[in-house]
Amino acid sequence: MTSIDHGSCSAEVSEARAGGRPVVALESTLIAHGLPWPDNLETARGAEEAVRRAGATPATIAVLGGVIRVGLSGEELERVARSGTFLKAGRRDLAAAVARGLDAATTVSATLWIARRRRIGVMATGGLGGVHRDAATTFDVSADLDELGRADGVVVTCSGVKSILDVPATLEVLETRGVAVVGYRTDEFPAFLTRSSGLPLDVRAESPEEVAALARAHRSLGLPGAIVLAQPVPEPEALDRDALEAALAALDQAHAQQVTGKAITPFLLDQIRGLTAGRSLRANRALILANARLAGEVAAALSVNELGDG
Ligand code: PSU
Ligand code: MN
Repeated sequence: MTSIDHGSCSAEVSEARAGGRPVVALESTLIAHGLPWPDNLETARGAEEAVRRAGATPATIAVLGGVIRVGLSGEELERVARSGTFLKAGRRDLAAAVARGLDAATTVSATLWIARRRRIGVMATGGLGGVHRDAATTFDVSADLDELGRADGVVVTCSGVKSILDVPATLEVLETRGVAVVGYRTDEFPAFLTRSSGLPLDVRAESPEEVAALARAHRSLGLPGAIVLAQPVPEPEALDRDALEAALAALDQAHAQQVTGKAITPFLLDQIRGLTAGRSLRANRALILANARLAGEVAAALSVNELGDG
């Protein structure tokens, strides 16, 4: 496996890896572009704490001054949350950020790519990117799906994909790419801020140990693709159908204002926040913390963290 030049792990992450202790990768785009200040910093800190309480070491990933960083200090996490000038870097944007010495937050595709090269086998996020509803004409399909297809044996916790995406089409692409999708205590693919999409899943797990057993089998068979572990947003904070309507109104706004490409996800999240009077923010925060905790529990249940050895 190729190593990353221009990259460094924090002391905490290096020690955990050297000692064979479980590490969980956390993405940073949701901090820099998915949530507003100061809730983003509070959520990012809370996610790291949730991983620690579950018995694993958090490694938030970002590019700082052109250096790929795996594990951030408290001040660095604050810089990601506060700055407002971080780029949104998918996998293909990493080289430009490194070459130019820039600050960039990493999406799921970039975070997964980096985590895998550090042999970190578990990652947490809020919602995956997916197939956009107009993809048949715009070709807007998130690179997250491609990278999930390559991140062999990595467990990725999430709460599904936003309902403004084409969720059935996203599940089809995940199947084509060889990505296993496991419902955590659910028979349906969750719908991000709402609990259910109505789309059934074939595999369900009830405990971190059960997920660890699935991941071990996936790895020992040498199967390609990640294992997406999808859990619904916690019940008390879940939104209902009116959230869906807000999301669709946001989509109309995006069309009207001709927002496209990678700007569309941050735009939509911002619109939905306004349209749901902040309830989407509480739901978003709750699901991120729950997914971080679950990732920590799964990492702890895998006896050895290193990919392929678990
Ligand atoms: N979904 C959210 N919030 C987010 C994202 C997705 O609810 O912040 C971010 C994730 O980092 C994801 C990225 O990897 O958006 C996908 O962007 P795109 O659709 O441009 O690939
Ligand atoms: Mn896109």
